[in-house]
Amino acid sequence: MRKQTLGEFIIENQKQFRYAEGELSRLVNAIRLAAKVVNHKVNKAGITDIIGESGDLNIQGEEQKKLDVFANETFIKTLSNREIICGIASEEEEDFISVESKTGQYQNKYVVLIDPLDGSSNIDVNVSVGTIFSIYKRLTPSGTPVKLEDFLQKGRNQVAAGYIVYGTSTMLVYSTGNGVNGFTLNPAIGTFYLSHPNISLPKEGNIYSINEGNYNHFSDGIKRYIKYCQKREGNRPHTSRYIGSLVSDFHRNMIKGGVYLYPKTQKNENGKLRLLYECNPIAFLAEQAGGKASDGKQRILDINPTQLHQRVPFFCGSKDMVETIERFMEGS
Ligand code: AHM
Ligand code: MG
Repeated sequence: MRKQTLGEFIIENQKQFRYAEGELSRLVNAIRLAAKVVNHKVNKAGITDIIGESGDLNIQGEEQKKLDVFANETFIKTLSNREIICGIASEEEEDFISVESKTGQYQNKYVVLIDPLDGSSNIDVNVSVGTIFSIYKRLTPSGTPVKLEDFLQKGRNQVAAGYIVYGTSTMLVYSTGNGVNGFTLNPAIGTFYLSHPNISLPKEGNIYSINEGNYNHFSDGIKRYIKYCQKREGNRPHTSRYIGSLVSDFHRNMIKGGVYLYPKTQKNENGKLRLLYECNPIAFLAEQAGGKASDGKQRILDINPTQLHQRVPFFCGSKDMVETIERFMEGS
């Protein structure tokens, strides 16, 4: 059967669904374009001088890799130059950026939050990395510059979210609130094709993904859950798989069934992952595919953000597995 291209899919869905004015379609199109540019660079990482440190620190004090900087600039420029957004916030930038339209009137209605290159410690060793994006309608009135509150929205307000995984093949996976669809890039002609329509996250899974090197710093509940995963009983022991690249770990678990965990540790009392750039968009996709995402106590998408770079503990994937983790964490 002939596969639909992402371009065709966007046009068809623009007619059917809620983005009638075409702004969201143009936004997804711009993300598609930036994804291809970054993909090209990521693929060449081993043969150019692009791998390695850029010499700068990002706002969280982490070394920025050259490709992080390239992906950050590519997404910001591609989205800002097209009259489609009124603001953008990036994991790599200290503050949000207000985007003025050419008429100077701030008429566009969407803000984007982005992790331009997630899992970047994997670049130098030829392991998959990803881009994560999240789209909201602004809350403040059109015609004025955006404010912090436009970005500090609960995840449940997301209009769309998705990721690009630069893996053995490059995929763009996204949702506009009508299920999750995955598109695979044919690099020979630069076209994404609908390869994974209506992805469904298995209710139960058999994979757990956690950095077990932190074991001694986990709470008792998480330690007990890991032992439970390893116990021989029923469909256990579960398989342990951890790439250290959220997009890739989540993508595998969404297709095969499994759970991703980044709990608090003694060092990081809120875990490592950022609510706005990583957890909310992945949680939106998980729920759209029939899975679940929690901070151990409450639904990720219900958390009221207070800071742009806020971190939260994150448990996400097959619904039954996330619920089991919540039970293990009760009181710990
Ligand atoms: P980054 O945005 O700086 O790349 O950090 C996020 C990444 C996730 O992709 C990954 O799941 C996690 O950090 C791995 O962290 P750790 O090395 O502590 O296990
Ligand atoms: Mg990240």
